Amino acid sequence: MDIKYMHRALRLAKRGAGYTNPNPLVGAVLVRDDRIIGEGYHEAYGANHAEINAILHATEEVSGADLYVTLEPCSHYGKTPPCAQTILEKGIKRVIVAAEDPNPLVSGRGIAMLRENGVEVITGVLEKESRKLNEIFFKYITTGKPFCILKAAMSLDGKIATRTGDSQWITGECARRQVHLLRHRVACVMTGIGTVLSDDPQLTTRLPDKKGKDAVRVIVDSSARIPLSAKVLNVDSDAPAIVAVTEKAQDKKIRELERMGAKVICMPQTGNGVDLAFLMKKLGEEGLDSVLLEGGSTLNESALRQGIVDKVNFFIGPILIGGDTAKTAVGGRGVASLKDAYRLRNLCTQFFGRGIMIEGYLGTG
Ligand code: AOF
Ligand code: ZN
Repeated sequence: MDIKYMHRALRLAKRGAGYTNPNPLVGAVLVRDDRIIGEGYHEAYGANHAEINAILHATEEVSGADLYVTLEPCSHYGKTPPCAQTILEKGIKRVIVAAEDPNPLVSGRGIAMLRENGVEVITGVLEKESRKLNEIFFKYITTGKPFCILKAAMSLDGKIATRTGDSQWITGECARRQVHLLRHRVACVMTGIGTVLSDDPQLTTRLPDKKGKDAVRVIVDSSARIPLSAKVLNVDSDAPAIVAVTEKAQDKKIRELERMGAKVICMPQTGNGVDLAFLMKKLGEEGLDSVLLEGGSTLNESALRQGIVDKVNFFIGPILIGGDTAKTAVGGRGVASLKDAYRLRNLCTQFFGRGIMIEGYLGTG
C-alpha cells in the first residue's frame, strides 16, 4: 500500500518538471481507508509546497489521514511557512516520506518535528526513485553547483558528424523530442562556439503544442567570436543568453553582446583552456541548478576532464558513418591508458524509435 501511493506521489511530482528549479519536484497524496482524499504537487518555483496543495485539494476533512510525500516536509520559514507545522495543525496522523530533504535548513528537522509531536513517520519508501527524480536538487542544494548532463547524438560507431560536418540528423524524431524534454527540464543549455559557428543552433525548447519552457542558453566562447547574427542571440525567448568569455575577448565585442541583451561572464583561462569549473560555480550563483551540455567533441572532452559532468545521455542512431577525421562524441587528446578512462556507473538504456539512449553517471557519489 505504501508503495502504491508513493508511486502516485512520484508521478504527481514529475508534473512540475521544468517549472520548479532550483527547488525540488515534490508530490503528495492524502489517504484514508485506502482511498485518496487529496493530492497535489509543487507546481512552480515559489508556489505552494506539495503537501499544502494536497491539503487544499482534499475532498474531505484531513485530520486522522495518512500523508504520502516524496520529500521530507520542510521545517523552515522560507517563501512559505513550514509544512511540518501545517501537518501538525491539520491533525494528520501518519506521514510516509520517500527521501530526507538534503537542504541544510531542513535535513531531518521536519521529520523530527513531526515525531516529537506524536505523528508516526515512516521513511525510505521508494527513496531511490525520489532521489533520482531530484538528482538536480540534491546536487545543487548541497554543493551550490549545477548538475551537468552531457548529451550527445551519435552513430553506432560514435561519430557526431560525417567528415564534412553533416550531422542532421543522426538520431530520429523520437530521440530529438526527448532532447527537447531535457531542455525543458534543465535551467541551462550549454554549447561551444564551434557548434554555434558550424550549426547555428537555436537551443530553444520546441515541443508539440508550444509546450515547455526555454532554458538559459550558455555559449562557451573564450575570444567572443560569436556573430551578432547567431540564432542563439536572436531567438524569441523569455530565457536570456549567457556568453562565457575569457580575457582574450575584446571589450568592444563584449559591449555589443551586452547591448543585445546577452549576459557576459568572464572566465579565467587555465592551462587546458577555459575554466569550466569556475563557470559552473558562477552559473550556480545565478540560481541555475542544472546544465544540459550539448557541445561538440572539444567542449565535451574539456567538461569531462575538468570533472563537471554528472551524467551522460548518449543517443545512438542505428547508422555507421566511418571516416578517420569524422568527429566523435569526446575529442581532445583523450586518455593514454585505460586506467584513466572515464568510467560510468548505474547504466541504463532506453529505446527511442529505432535508436537507443545510454545513460550513465560519473564520479563516485
Ligand atoms: C519546494 N516544494 O513541495 C517542498 C519543498 O523556497 P521555499 O521557501 O519554497 O523552500 C524551498 C525548500 O523547501 C526546498 O529547498 C526544500 O528544502 C523544501 N521543500 N520545496 O519548493 C515542495 N516540499
Ligand atoms: Zn514545505
